[in-house]
Amino acid sequence: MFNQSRIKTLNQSMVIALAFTALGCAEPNNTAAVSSTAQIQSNKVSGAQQSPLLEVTQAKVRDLLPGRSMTAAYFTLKNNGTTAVTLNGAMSDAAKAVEMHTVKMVEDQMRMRPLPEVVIEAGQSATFVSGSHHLMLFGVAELNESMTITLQFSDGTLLPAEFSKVSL
Ligand SMILES: [Cu+2]
Repeated sequence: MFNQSRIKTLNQSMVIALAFTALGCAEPNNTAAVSSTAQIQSNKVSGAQQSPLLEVTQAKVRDLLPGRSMTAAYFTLKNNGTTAVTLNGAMSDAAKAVEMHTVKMVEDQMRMRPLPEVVIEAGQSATFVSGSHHLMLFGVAELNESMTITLQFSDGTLLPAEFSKVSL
């Protein structure tokens, strides 16, 4: 939610350095956004389904480099359902903010760009890997052997997944 609204305010030619600046400005709002979505999450998960229609595999989070609080996470998401789903965000209690990014070649340089959403057709998979789509985690204090990242979909579905720490 707040991801998308922030993305709209960013210029198309934004480079990643600007993304960090924007994030710093937005931090007080992040806390509110996280706690309200967390509440939706508990309702959803306890009430209805842990949607087996959506399957997360290869879920990995890069270990923090010394002195850094930012890292990246990767996964494969399979849509076993009969209709398309739209992944439009992610969040984690262990990070101040999680953004979906992709990497594009701009004038012979690899640049990270915000990725507002990914549509996964029925029976298809979306792959988040190094050098392409990825999750960017900001404000991570420390990483245990694994962390929970909750994937958010446009229909309100929340899908918590366990990401294992790897050193890449
Ligand atoms: Cu990134």
